[in-house]
Amino acid sequence: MNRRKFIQNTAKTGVGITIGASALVSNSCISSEEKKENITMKNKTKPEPIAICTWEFTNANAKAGEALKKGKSALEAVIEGVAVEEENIKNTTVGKGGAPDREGNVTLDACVMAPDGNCGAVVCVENITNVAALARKVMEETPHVMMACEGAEEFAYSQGFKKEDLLTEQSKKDWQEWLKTSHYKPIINIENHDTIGMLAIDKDGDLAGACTTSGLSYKMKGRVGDSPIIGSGLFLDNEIGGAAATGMGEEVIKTVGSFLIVELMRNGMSPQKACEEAVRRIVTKNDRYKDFQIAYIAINKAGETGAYCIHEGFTMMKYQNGINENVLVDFYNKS
Ligand code: SD4
Repeated sequence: MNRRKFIQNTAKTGVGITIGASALVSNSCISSEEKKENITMKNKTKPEPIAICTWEFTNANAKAGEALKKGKSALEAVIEGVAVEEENIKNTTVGKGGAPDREGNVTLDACVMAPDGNCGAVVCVENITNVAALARKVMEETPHVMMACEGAEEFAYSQGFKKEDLLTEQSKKDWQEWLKTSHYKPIINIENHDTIGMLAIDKDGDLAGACTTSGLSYKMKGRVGDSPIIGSGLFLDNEIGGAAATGMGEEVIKTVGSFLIVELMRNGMSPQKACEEAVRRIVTKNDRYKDFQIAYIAINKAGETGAYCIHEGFTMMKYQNGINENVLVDFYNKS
């Protein structure tokens, strides 16, 4: 029996912990100074350590939650958490076992962001499984933010990462099957959408995040999506909150989605409302939205969370106080 508890995202009805922030947004009589003060006050409340991530990655989120419980930092927790999916060969969108590009190369993208605003990213990396950990090394051990391709791979070996063939028997078989038609059309919620984006707040109230993916299945060689792009696939500001994205990366990049969400929260929106607004920006500018999925998750410094997506089927994991829940997420396209 599936014992996972599905809880309806409450922001629509304004129930629960989002009330304060929602009221703040809808009350146009509040001056912007008052809004700022309100947010600052709210952000002084340190929540219990919390981890959230995209999709139903129960084990990955639990791993991050347990790391937080042991007192580890938010950065450590998200790196450990997303590594679970990077090493899960059944996940065809992240790490080892990820679907290759059209020429059969598995290339990975990842980024991380730390509470002090520092960040690191790697793009188009082959033969390395734990690319979020590699992105952290770029952040901590180099003067750079982003490294790509062979340069990133060589740097990984210099840091002690081991070389691994990321194309599994199964992903090779699936790719060879795909080659028979070479028909490329992402299917909403099924193909191409299992990227893990994770955000955590630790016992000190500090926020960190990671995002890691093999990108779109059978993508063009060299294609990079939103996931390793700071501001698009992931963004956070330790004074405000953070956000992460999954889905059709091209559309997230065009609206710098995660940065947008954090800025909306900075201006007083709840994480839920901010995710809804970021999705609205995409669907109102793009009448092809029925053909792709985008989903966002967000958290603010008070530990309030939100998530929203274009199409039904996306869920978010949330770990707090020893409870790891799968949260059903509201969606835009009700037609
Ligand atoms: C990309 N956003 O490369 C990623 C794909 C994704 O779940 O989210 N997959 O565009």
